[in-house]
Amino acid sequence: MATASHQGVPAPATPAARDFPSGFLWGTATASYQIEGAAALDGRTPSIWDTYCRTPGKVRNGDTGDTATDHYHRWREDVALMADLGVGAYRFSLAWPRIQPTGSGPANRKGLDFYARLTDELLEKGIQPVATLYHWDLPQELEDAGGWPERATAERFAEYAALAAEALGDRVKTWTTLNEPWCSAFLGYGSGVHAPGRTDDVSALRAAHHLNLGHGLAVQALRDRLPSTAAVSVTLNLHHVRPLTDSPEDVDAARRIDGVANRVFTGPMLRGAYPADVLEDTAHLTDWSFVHDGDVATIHQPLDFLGVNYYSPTLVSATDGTASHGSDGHGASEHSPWTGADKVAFHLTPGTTTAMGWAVDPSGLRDLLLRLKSDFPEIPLMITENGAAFDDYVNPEGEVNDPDRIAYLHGHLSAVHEAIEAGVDVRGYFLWSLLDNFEWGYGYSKRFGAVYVDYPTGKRIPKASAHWYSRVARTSTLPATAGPQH
Ligand code: IFM
Repeated sequence: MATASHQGVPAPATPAARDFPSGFLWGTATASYQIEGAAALDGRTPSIWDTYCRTPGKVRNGDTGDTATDHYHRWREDVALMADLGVGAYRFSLAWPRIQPTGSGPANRKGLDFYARLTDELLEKGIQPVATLYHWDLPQELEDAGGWPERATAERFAEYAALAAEALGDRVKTWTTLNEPWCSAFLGYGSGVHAPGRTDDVSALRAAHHLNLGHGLAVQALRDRLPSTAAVSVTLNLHHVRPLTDSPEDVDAARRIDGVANRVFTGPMLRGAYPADVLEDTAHLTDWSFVHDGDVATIHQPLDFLGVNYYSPTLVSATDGTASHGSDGHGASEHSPWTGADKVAFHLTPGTTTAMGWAVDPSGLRDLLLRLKSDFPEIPLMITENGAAFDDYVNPEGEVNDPDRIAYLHGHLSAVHEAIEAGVDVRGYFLWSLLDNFEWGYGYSKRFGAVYVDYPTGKRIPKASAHWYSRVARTSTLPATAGPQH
């Protein structure tokens, strides 16, 4: 919209509210181990995260998911919170060790019943359930048998997917196989800052392949059991990697990180091949003979959309020395998670940061979406996670004011809107997270929720950002600014 000019000088354009396309899905997201608690109830057995939390020095303050936000008991209240927010969808994950406690064999009815109750309540309140099969809680028994570096884990994963689809496929219409397999493979088996905490480059690459294979096998298992109208997807934490300068060395450093962060997954899943440069960059570590004939065809399954998790961009340069990975935003370790990409330094993108120390840069999300459209023009996209941790507290009036989170969300939703205007097919947005929760190696020290959780009592307090997001979700309109006039 044009604005009045003064004495012939055009005034800057007044920012305007922006509408999202009709049918755009507004949601919130969580994950089983981060919120459920009830770690030993109704037949659930330990996952790799239960074990990791009990390993001294691994998780801040020695925190565990034993109780978490007690969502296992408070699920009805949490669904009511979402209904109050007016969101149209809820992305949650199923705990494999609840559904199949030993990681193989028959389903545990009590575990399935929990998710059946939850999904029934969501549907009753008009909220679409979006289920993720694997958000990192591998049954410990499967890790003891070798974990994701072993092919058998991919096969077990498909059997578990079949059990979940048979039990819940009549009511859950949107499914995701894996959440962020990069973290499972490279933080879990490479740098060891995630469970199971192993630090071995070859195991990390083997894990990446078997996660890819597990995804492909699980998609087949889901498609065999779900109605043809069901949507099946995978969620990747795609890194938007930028070189620090235009020098060929820095550009090559960005290529190498992009390869092992993104293309090692998008290659087989969306193109049907591992990228030649990734195989070359890692050839000194492995000949990839763990990729059997036919595996890549199995991994390359048609998907209904690609889930994209984005928080912050990645800025890199080439170095002469050994890899510097301390500031890559994924936790400090003596072992790099960037398998096959040595001699890369990570830099903080200039600007403000969140409580995680991650740069706030919505342009990274816009550029990532534009790149995805250019690389994979056919596949619709869904933002399955975006959000920020800040040092929230309850004020004397009992409220939690979080203007930084509102500004973060406003900036990133503006970026999504820009991408849509530029022709990118983005179908929805899920705020991470509905609730403050267990932030993995950081324990409960980082609060990502739109809803504050008082851990000693379990009390929930919607933050100012929850009220703000509720208005956006209900109207499907992004206000002109993140300011208080909204
Ligand atoms: O909390 C995590 C989530 O489990 C996976 N994506 C990133 C979030 C914030 O670190």
